[in-house]
Parts: sequence; C-alpha cells; structure tokens
Amino acid sequence: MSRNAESTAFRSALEVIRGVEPRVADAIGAELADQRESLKLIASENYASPATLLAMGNWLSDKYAEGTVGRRFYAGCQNVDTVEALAAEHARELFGAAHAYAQPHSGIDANLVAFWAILADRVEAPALRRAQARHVNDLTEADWFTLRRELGDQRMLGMSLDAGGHLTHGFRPNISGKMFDQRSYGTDPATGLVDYDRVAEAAREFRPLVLVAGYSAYPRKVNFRIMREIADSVGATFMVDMAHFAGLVAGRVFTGDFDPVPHAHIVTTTTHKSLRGPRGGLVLCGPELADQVDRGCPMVLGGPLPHVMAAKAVALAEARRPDFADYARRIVDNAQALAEGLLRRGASLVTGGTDNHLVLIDVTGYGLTGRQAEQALLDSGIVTNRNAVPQDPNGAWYTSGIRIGTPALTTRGLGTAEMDTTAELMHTVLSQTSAAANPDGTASKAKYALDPALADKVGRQAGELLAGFPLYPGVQLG
Ligand code: DSN
Repeated sequence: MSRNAESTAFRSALEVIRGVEPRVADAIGAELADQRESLKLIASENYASPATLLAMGNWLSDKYAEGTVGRRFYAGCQNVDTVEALAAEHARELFGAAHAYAQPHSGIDANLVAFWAILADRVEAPALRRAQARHVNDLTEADWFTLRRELGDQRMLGMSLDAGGHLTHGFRPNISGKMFDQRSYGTDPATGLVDYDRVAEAAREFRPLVLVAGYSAYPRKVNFRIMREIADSVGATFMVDMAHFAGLVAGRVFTGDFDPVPHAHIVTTTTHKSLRGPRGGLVLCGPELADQVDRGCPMVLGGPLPHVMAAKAVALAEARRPDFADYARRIVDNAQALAEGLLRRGASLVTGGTDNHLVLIDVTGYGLTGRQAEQALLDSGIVTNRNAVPQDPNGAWYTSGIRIGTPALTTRGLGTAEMDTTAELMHTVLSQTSAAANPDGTASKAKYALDPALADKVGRQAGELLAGFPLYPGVQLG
C-alpha cells in the first residue's frame, strides 16, 4: 500500500466517525499520538500493520457465523468462510500445524477452548463409550451425574503465576483453577530457571490430566521436548500457551526442542503480541483434537469476529514473509542488548538476563515496588508494566518487578544501540526515584518521589530517541 493510501484511509475513517461521535475520533487520533510519543516497552504489545488494522473496520463485523467453515448455524457466511479458511491456512503453514482454529477472541478464550477440547477428548468421550452413548444427551441421569463428577475431578499442572506463568494456567482464583484441581510448578529459587526434574517429580506425584507450559513473564526458553516426555510419563495431555513468544516461533528463532508445535498435543496463542497481528487468539492441534477444538464456538465462545479473523489472515500472511524471521531475530537481539545495558548499570534481572523477548527487572534493588517504578517510568515517557517476581514479597498488585519487552520497539526499527540508550534512561529514572511515605508517616508501596524536571528531561530524551524511528510513517492525520 502506498503511504498516501494509508493516510487517506485512516483520515477518511476518522472523518466519518467524527461526523457521528467526534470524541471517539479524537480518542483514536490521540491514541496514535500517545503511541508515537512514548517508549513502549510492554512485553505483550506491538504495532499491527496498517493492512491488519484496516482489515478490521468493515462489514465482516456485521455477520454472525457460529459453526465452522462450510458448516455454519447462519446463512450467508461465504465471505466469512473465505477469511476464516485463509487465517487457518496461513496459521497451519506458518507453524507447521495439522489443524488451526482461528475463532478465539483472545488468549484466554483460546485456552478455554483447549481445556474444553481436552476434557471432551479425555473424560467425556470415554464416559460416553462406557455408557455406550453417542452424545451427552443420551446419558442417563446416573451416567450424567458420574460424568459431571469426573469432569470436576480432573487435574492440571501449570507454571505458577509468580514464576511467570499465566492466570489461565490454573491460578486458583481464575476459572481455570476452578475447572481443574490445580497444582503449579515454580522455578529454581537460586537460578530462576525451570527445574525439569522438579516438574517431573510434581507430575509423578500429582498425575495431572493436563500439563501446561508457556508463560507471560519468564525471560527464558522452555525445552518442550523434555516437557512432552514428562507429560507422556504420566499420561497427561501436553498443552503449550505460546501467546508471548509466537512471533519467535513463527520467525524460526525458537526451533527444535524450543518450538512447541511438534511437541505439544495442543498449542494456544494470542495473535497480537510478538506475532504482531490483531487482538485475538488461535488454537493449533493435531487431528485427534481437531473436532473438539472446532466446537469451541458455540460450546465455549460467543460468535466469531469475522473482521478480526480477516485481520488475522492478513497478519499471518505478513508473518510468512521472509522479513518476519529477521524481525523475530532482532526482537531477541534487542531484548538481550537491553538486559546487558541494565545489568552493566547495576540492575538486578530475574534469571540474570533473557533469551526471548522480555526482561524482568527486580526493582527492590532500587528501593522501589513495581508500582512505584512503573509510575515513575510512565512520568518519564517510558511505558512498562509492573509484574510479580518469583516469591514476590509485595504480591501481585504492588509487585517487586517491572516487565519489559522489545516486540513493539523492534517493529518501530530501534536496534541494539538504542536499547543501550533505553537502558540508560530507565536506570536514570529508577535510580533517581525514591519511595515516599503516606501522610501519616507509614511506608507506602505506591507513593514515590521523582524530580519532575528529571522526568521531563528523560521524556524529552526518549522523544529524541524515537524521532529517528517514526511510527506509522505513512499515516499523517492532520
Ligand atoms: N495480559 C497479557 C500480558 O500482558 O502478558 C497476558 O494475558
């Protein structure tokens, strides 16, 4: 698309929106300005391409399309079929998967579809066979009672939240922790790394139906071959949530033992993180689970979002281009440069570095909580998010960590030299911020003191750094 076409498309869209509700048009324009001006280091965010964004604003949004390609509960879905089939085809080709399901609206939805499919495959189907029934409707009340009890009795073993796992990997207050009897594996307290022997031991003791790998705040690779061996040793279904690192799998940075697709029974992901697509989810699996996964909507999900599936097809097509591999490699180079820059300046990093797209800073060394550090950085034009560190004494709200990641800045074109400057800016802010007390003199985990002049100066320096890497250079709104 020519740059002129991008400007015309977005300007025209805003003009039309402004005619109805100008405040929405203003918010959209302001969001672009904010994103252009800030040093975005949120590990789970990115900048989708203009083509991906534009694929979402159209008439596909108006269709209901429960069911699957060619087998819908609504008439007139031929164009939805086209885009869903394309999204699935690109996903299968990109990841080398036998089956892809492009309907989940988010990563959590993708995980729920996967859990549903595993339970249906491992518990419901055997129960139906035992009862010699074809469908749950054919079960007697007694059979149904037994099945309900068995469904509620299943076990999941996943990475604990404070070790970097995700809420949906069995965290007790989350629906996943209520669907399953849950136990989690952590990381080695000395190294911060996954200890596969301990995972194997936990699996032997707990005998889970599902072993989950994947993370949202673990800065290292996971060996999925070993995890599959552990799952096999106890007869568990092995599921990987690759939402954070799907772009690194797509870009062939994570291969062999570190590519989950050949090793897992089922893989879930979001499409908007390192994969750089629209907000949404995706499930990949082999033929054994495909039928159950395809029942995700309407059994688990509301109607699919055809406009978002169109955007998934566009983004996945982009990820199949050769330059995406270069992008994926640069994400990791940048994360490592950022980690080295921080370490050189005295920061403490969980696991001492990174081999993926994210870095987890333990900010207690700066005398701060994650909440204080996050706000001080935001005052200085640096957007991050606070995150728990393993065995975090400050809990999940205040936390002791700051999670940063490089997918977004790498899309913008920043390289390793700019990562060193970014490390310098972050270190300056963190080392000049101090914890402040409540008015009554008690310690606060939220209040902090940072000289506003310093915050302004760092903000200007961040702006100067970004000026060399314009965001959406083809889009001029005014
Ligand atoms: N909220 C996402 C993240 O920031 O990692 C995970 O769901």
